[in-house]
Amino acid sequence: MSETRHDWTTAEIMAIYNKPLMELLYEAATIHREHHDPNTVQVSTLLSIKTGGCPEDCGYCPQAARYHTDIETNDLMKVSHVKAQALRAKASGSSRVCMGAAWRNVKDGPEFDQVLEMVRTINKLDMEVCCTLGMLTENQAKRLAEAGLYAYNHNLDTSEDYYKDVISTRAFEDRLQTIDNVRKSNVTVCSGGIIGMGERLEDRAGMLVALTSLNPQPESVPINALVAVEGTPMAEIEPVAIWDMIRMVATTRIVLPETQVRLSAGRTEMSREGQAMCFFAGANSIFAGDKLLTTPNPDVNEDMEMFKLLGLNPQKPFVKVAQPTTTEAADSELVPLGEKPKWTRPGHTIARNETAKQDAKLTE
Ligand code: SAM
Ligand code: DTB
Ligand code: SF4
Repeated sequence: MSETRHDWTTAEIMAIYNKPLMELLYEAATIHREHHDPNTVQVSTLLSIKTGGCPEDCGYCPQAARYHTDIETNDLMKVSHVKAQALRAKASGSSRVCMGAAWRNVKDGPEFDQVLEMVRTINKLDMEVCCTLGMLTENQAKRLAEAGLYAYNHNLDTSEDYYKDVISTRAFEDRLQTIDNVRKSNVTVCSGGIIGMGERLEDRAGMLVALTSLNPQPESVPINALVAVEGTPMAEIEPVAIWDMIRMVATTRIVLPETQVRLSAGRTEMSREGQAMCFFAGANSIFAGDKLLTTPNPDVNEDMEMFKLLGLNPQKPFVKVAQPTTTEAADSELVPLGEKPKWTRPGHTIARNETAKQDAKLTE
């Protein structure tokens, strides 16, 4: 069984990334199978609860107010609308709803109270709830945890070095601080980044160094391919090659054996064969639904077909990331995409160090 390491160097990770492809795939797939069921993929649905008008200057982001992009801006969504969207997501096989807000940081007050109500509402639907709302204080993380938040997404985005070229309105260190604040609650951490922003291989590896050095490591790591949006400073960047995405996913799987590696933005540009190689290389979660936050994503029926073709099954909610590798144990967790999961949730939010115990209960 591969060990969890927190001391990877950039050079070591670059050497993995640059291995002959067949070696890289074999190693990643082997590690993947040691820690996860290779036929199970966690499915999340994104919901933009507050779109556009963001004061930040993230160079990739269509929601930054300073760039003139063609997106429809919206105020904070009503709780009833969020509930309706969550029910739709659940019916189409998603186990998690991830709510995104175009905020620099969370501010205490009526809007945050409304988000807490959204979290409670989705939690009652027996779905995992994730939020990505920008920077967060320790107290805000605790309040989200009390409302039943399962995961918080806050990406490092790239290496500390390249970060300054992408965002100037807040620092890499701020990101680490927010992740640390989330860690002080029992909410799980989802943190990854974007490739294809003009970064060097050193930066891809550097981002993985930063993610692996976190202790504990994030439970979920999204790997996004840049969606180059007209009006943003990155509009003219050529799409990243599928081979880079496959190599990045495989490398992430090798250095973060236990985490859920999420094949995130950019899937509309990828063939099924390309995505299949990413799943083989260790990706075991996706965002489903025809929209990410503001940009397109494959239609849910297309994804259902792809899952059927590849023999993949969506993961039930509240199952620990690392899965047993026996077919019997894995089979007991499967639910066909498009069917409602037939289960009842026994407990409440799972505390970080209690997932194993809780898991034993879930699989009884
Ligand atoms: N405003 C919050 C924040 O920045 O943390 C939450 C929403 S923000 C849109 C969440 C993440 O989406 C970003 O950190 C970035 O990694 C990803 N993202 C945004 N625009 C993207 C794009 N054009 N292509 C790929 N990923 C993107
Ligand atoms: C993540 O890493 N990718 C998702 C989610 N976390 C919030 C967002 C992707 C956004 C792509 C651009 C857009 O649709 O606006
Ligand atoms: Fe704002 Fe988040 Fe977009 Fe940055 S990534 S501009 S913080 S919405």
